[in-house]
Amino acid sequence: DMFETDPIRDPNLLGCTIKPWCGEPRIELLTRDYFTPNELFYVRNHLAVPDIDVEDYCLIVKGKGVKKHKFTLKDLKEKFPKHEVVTTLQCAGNRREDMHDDNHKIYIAPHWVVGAMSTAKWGGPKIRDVLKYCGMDVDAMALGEKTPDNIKHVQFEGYDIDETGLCYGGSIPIDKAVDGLGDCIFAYEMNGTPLPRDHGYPVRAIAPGHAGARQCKWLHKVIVSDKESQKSWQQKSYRGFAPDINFEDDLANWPPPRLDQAPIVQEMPVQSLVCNPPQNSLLGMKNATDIEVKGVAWSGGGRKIERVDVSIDGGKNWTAAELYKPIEQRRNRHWAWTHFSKTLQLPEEVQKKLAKGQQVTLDISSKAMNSDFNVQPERMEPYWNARGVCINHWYHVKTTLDP
Ligand code: MTE
Ligand code: MO
Repeated sequence: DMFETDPIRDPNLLGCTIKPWCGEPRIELLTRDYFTPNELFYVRNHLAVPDIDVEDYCLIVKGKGVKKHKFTLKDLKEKFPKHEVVTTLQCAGNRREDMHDDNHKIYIAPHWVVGAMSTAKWGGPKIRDVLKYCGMDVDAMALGEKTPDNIKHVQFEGYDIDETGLCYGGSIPIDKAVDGLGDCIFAYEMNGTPLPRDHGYPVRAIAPGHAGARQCKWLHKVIVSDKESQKSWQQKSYRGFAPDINFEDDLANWPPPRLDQAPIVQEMPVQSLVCNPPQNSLLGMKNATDIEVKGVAWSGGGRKIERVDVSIDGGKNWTAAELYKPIEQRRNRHWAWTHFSKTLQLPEEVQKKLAKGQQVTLDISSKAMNSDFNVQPERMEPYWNARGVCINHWYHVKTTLDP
């Protein structure tokens, strides 16, 4: 059993697959802290957690435009300044459960509910500083000058391997890595402590604003290339197919039709989730006249959350919520989520029913708008996709008020 040495997890992390472990925090806990406590941060593993002795750890940087280097953890800490960045990570497959019904099946695990999203402060050297040390002219490249050797991507490979010896991997565009405002780092700290094993101990890639899948944990190799990562997690798993492309088994039937029309996920769309009241809850609401709604909102690509509207009648009426973001982030670097809250007056007929001793069920929802004025779609169906990625239609929470 390759999973025998996996770490013990917090009971508030609900497992949706066990081997490999994928766990999401109870969603009502997401709004409790702005920085998700490490033990509550969602975990998405594709393989067993590698058991790495720091003495043996090394990060290899190689490929086009760089001189090959090996770094120990000590090197990463001592040769480069530590850069800190607060960013939200979201799995590109978050809310897969919501995209799966009798008419729209998704044959890929895990079926997250909604909680594959968390926020932490990460610390480590900037990727651009490490590439510069290895001889790359990152400053010229960041200014848009022609790159040598047709360099286009930075590939990452992890220490985690499958039964056949293949390791996890993914890549990001080189422009993101060399951008002085891109905040990409090799993180060895998470919320001020060494990375927990589940989150990539001792070092992971952080590429703020990009899908979780590209932020390789247990980072072992960095390969500068003219090509994207050829790993299945880059080429197959996290792609956005058109709604009419449906396939069950990607290995047997690969490639599915019109692969060129299924872009590989990098930056993700605007998202918001109602966290409180909890899904399917029963609230004691004797003589209540109002209800407080709380949640989290985030957009990929560093785009700011400009507004979040909330509804308690399933989306007929909307009211703008108060936004909360206790840290400062600048234009197109809004890597971290925004919390929202709003106390809404219960409609008169709801109050009347409660006064008569009757239960009332509310359909609570939220919709966020980002700095591009992009918004969340109302329904899932037009956006259904076979891999179940970038799912961001209005999330509905049912809660019953009990007089
Ligand atoms: N890196 C490695 N080496 N192995 C993995 O399985 N999973 C990826 C990414 N990095 C993964 C990985 C995916 S799909 C996501 S969503 C994020 O890690 C999750 O990061 P977290 O577990 O720290 O929340
Ligand atoms: Mo993911």
